[in-house]
Amino acid sequence: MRTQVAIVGAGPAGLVLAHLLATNGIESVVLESRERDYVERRIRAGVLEQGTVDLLHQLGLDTRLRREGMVHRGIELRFEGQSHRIPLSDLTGGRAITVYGQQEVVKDLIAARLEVGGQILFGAEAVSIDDITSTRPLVRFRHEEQIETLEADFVAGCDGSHGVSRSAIPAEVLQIFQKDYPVAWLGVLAAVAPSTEELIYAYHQRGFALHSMRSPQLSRLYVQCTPDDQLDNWSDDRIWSELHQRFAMDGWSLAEGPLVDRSITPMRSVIAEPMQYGRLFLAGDAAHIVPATGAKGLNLAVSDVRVLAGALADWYSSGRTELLERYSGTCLRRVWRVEHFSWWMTSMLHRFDGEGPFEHRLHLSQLRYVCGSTAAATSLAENYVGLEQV
Ligand code: RFL
Ligand code: PHB
Repeated sequence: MRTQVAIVGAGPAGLVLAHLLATNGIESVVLESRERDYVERRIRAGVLEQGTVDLLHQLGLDTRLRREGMVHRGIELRFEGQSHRIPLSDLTGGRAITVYGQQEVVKDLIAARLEVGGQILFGAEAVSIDDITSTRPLVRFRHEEQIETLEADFVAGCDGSHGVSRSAIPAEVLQIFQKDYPVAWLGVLAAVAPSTEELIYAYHQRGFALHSMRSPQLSRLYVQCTPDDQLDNWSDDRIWSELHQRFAMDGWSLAEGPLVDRSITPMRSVIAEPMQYGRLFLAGDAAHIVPATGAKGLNLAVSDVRVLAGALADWYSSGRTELLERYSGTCLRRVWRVEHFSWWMTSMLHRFDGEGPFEHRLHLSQLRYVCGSTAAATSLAENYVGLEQV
């Protein structure tokens, strides 16, 4: 098999890239190790930045997003039994976030790609990426128990944090920056109307909690746990009890409903530098991971592939290599800004092992400052809705 751009991974990064390339008349094949059904069901992110929504609109991929996505113009920070609203839109010249499940984005992108004859091979697991310093890089993949090859002009490694692309960059070239936070999130989906109109980020002495949503009938809730925690340790009663305590506020109550999904996600930062080598370009979680507290992973994946598609389009139309050569540098500026913001949100909102009354008062002081100062609130807001320039 041969194509112009071989894309490894049909997550948000790989799928948005396939669409962007198609609008520039560039052919691609997407290889995805999982089956379509699995990819479309995997529950993950929920917050789309304004820039992500705008891009999906430009690509004509926002029909269902506009109908079902929930536009939010503020978030709540809750601590000491009180809620404080950060008016995102007022502080950012009208920008907003949209709450719409990642798996819904993925469904929309897959359907639209297949409808116009785009090639996505499911059940096709890349096993190696070779010859990346030549002009004919090659992806070897396992499909229906056969090893097949896909030759291309370029390879986009969009295969997430457990993929193979990153390891195709020689170890002596690659620098990995990593921080494992001593906290994790137990995330549940509850079949009950959200108890709030806007997302609530709660700081409590018992730990962090987040109230998000997926639809008018589905709540998405997270509660801080430890990275080595097991789902078996968390009965439904314990989950609800912790959520009630951490969100507690006079005159407000949390509605309970059947839990239809649960998972544990450790909070972690990882950055691979550089994000390119020869004709291999990493994008999204394959290149970097952010702790979920900033709601940034999917959005960062989308901004990587926007840069990559622009650089590839320039190469195909004019043969110029400058934008491709600058890919990693351009992306990493945003990556580090977002890493910092996500680290900062994580540090402010969680309780860490060994913290005592001193640290508790520091958390509260920081939260009061963010909620009380327009300058501090604006800083949070502009990062949260997504910076246009970094
Ligand atoms: P993905 O989505 O992991 O997609 C990679 C794809 O590659 C496939 N794959 C392979 N295919 C072929 N050959 C191989 N060898 C392969 N190895 C892997 C995988 O099956 C998969 O389909 O990476 P991508 O596209 O970079 O997208 C990144 C996002 O998925 C991720 O950053 C976000 O989900 C992170 N995240 C959030 N991001 C946000 O922007 N806003 C949020 O509100 C938000 N909340 C979250 C999150 C992630 C969470 N978890 C579970 C990690 C909340 C949670 C709980
Ligand atoms: C979600 O809805 O899954 C979500 C929202 C905000 C975050 C992380 C996850 O910061």
